[in-house]
Amino acid sequence: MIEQYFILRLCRMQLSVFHAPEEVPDLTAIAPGESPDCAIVVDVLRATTTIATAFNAGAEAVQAFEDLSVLDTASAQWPSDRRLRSGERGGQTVDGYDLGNSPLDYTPDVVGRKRIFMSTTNGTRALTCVRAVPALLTAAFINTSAVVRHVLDRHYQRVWIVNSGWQGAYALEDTACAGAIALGLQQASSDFKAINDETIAAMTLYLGWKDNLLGLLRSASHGQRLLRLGQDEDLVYCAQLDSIDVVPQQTEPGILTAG
Ligand code: 3SL
Repeated sequence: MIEQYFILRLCRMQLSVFHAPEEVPDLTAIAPGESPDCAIVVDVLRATTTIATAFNAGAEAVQAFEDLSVLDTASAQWPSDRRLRSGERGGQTVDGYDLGNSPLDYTPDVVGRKRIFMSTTNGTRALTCVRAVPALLTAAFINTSAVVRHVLDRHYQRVWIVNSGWQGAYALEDTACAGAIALGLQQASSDFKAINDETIAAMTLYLGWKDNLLGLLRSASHGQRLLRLGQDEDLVYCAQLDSIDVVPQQTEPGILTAG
């Protein structure tokens, strides 16, 4: 009986989805037995797609910042031949920075063995709000299955998917990606529970668009914003489901590596 209970406990998966960092509960106010053991930050357009791409191209680490002046101070302490400053605001590269947030710029010759000091409008804010969760991962369409496998292998039981959204509001593409992850976890867990309605809505959204992810990105309001900035190639790249196999994970507060 005890053994059976133990097996069921190992297989239990409780999943919550949050549409934006602003909706995430205050971690310091949650009872220890109810706090998440894993958080997955999603920003399909484009921060978490770019982070996964950077690691696939051999980046040493990504250090995330909300504030550009804090980023500047931290990056100045790192050897100049091993650092890159990546800054995006409103979809555009911050003046004077080495990189913006287009994943297509994160090639092995540019980012290989470099530490990327990164700040974006929403994605790095989402990372900051769950920095204290014991396991913190990032996901996008391009590495969805790799993240699902990683979570299942480690038997996490209370998982939060934190969408970056756009300035506190819902983002269609992040919700669809959350749905893809949720469906992957549900299919492989013997005791899966959707903790909030957002999780069920995300799964339904993904099922409706799974055969046309590029169409979803082009329809989404942030996708439209990027199209106005001439970034359709980025949308095509970001829509490729499971094109890479890396799982970015936090190894020190605010610092992600490929594990
Ligand atoms: O909001 C963010 O963090 C960015 O990913 C936005 S953008 O796609 O780079 O415009």
